[in-house]
Amino acid sequence: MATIGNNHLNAKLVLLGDMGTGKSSLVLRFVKGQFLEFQESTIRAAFFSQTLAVSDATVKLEIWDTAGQERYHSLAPMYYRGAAAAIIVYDITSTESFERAKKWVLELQKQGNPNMVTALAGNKVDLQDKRKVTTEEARSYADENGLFFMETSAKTTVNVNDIFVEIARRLPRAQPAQNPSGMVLANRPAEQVQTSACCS
Ligand SMILES: Nc1nc2c(ncn2[C@@H]2O[C@H](COP(=O)(O)OP(=O)(O)OP(=O)(O)O)[C@@H](O)[C@H]2O)c(=O)[nH]1
Ligand SMILES: [Mg+2]
Repeated sequence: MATIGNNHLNAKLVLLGDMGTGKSSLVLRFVKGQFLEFQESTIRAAFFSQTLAVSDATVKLEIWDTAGQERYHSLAPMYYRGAAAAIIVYDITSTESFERAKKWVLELQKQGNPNMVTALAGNKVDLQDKRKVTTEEARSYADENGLFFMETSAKTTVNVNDIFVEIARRLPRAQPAQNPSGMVLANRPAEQVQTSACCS
């Protein structure tokens, strides 16, 4: 859900994807500038927030980093319902994770917010010698499905800020006269730029 007031936008963003693709690592890199070689698998989900300035506004991203393990799949709707944006992550060295990403795209198309800004992230682009999913294959799939696509590396930082900034840039700006569905308009003062993170 996105709320806006005085050029300040709050937006819920959810990360989805197979286990081990690097969802937590991307968020940790973006929010804290850190990378762990042995990042622990997420249990249920973790919450982070990060505020960034885009051309005409500050955008506070309320980020839900979901668990990729299959046993947590049934929890996912709690996190993607009402989300203004999603990043679906696969690992460029795993065709299975790319197939899993396509299933997440289908699930969001069926049950998510139709105005959702959705990105496809091919993570671990630093592992070129182990690549199994080509850039061309992923890009054409993304184009066919209305997603924007970037290859990222939480390890080397490639495109990590860029993908979050691009999401913030593409979020629809609610117009008071239109009040489109999936958005709530709120008259809130601009908040200070801040970073916070916590885990649940
Ligand atoms: N080489 C490389 N390794 C990465 C990258 N991103 C994450 N990793 C590693 O991949 C492993 C899994 O990363 P996580 O961030 O825990 O993956 P996840 O998608 O959050 O996994 P779940 O929480 O189980 O769903 C960790 O050991 C990370 O260090 C990357 O860009 N390059
Ligand atoms: Mg995780």
